[in-house]
Amino acid sequence: MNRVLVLTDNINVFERFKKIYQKKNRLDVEFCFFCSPSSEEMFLNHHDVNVLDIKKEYLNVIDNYSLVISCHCKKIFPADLVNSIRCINIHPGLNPYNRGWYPQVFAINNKMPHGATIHLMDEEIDHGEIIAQEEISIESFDTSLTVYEKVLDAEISLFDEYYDHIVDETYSSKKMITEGNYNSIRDFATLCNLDINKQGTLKEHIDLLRSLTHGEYQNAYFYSEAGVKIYISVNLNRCN
Ligand code: 0FX
Repeated sequence: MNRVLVLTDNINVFERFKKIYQKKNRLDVEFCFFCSPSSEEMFLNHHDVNVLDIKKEYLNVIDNYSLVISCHCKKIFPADLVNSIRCINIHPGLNPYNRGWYPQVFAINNKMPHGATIHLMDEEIDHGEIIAQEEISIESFDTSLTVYEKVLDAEISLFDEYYDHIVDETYSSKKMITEGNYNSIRDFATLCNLDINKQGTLKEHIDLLRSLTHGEYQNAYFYSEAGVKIYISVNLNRCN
């Protein structure tokens, strides 16, 4: 039996991945789903997801699994783990561009290509040989949320398409063309703190605000003259 450990910290991604696993129904493959301790509460109603602290328990993982799949796992894998068994990451960005946190937020602003990537993991974040990618376009009426939804769909269809190749190790992978760039959660926090005196074109300002507009999340903010913190997001309606 081919035992595959799947580590996720995203419930929506987990549910969609599980459906693909069930649909494939391969009798020679067993997927075991885990989340990080920090996501335990999120998965309380999912009894098929167990908690795993990858930093503490990776030796056990090396001994008991042939493959690890990270699908939106928020923990960095230990070097020993990625160097001992095959680890594959499903990532909501088009490596090597805007590796790291919330890639679509940065792509809307810096205009780098964007999409979804399946890649082999090495010791660096969102780094390693690329197995499959799908580029998606960002339209002038997109927000972080609408781009994110398109990328998740691309991730799911890539996983569906490459499922057997990933499990059987029958893919070819290629090196990243450049090192690209990396954005941290701190870079995101810096973007959210709007500089109300910033000079730029209106297009640049609209891009910044729509890149920080993601459903109910309160991201971008500024302070009023009275010192009150004001959150701001934008509403873009495409005229048909
Ligand atoms: O799981 P995920 O979709 O992805 C994140 C990283 O972006 C990704 O590069 C990494 N591989 C993965 C492990 O973690 O993140 P999320 O579910 O926390 O957020 C989804 C989107 O929601 C995000 O792209 C932007 C938006 N968001 C999220 C938070 C928490 C906001 O706009 N504001 C927020 O405060």
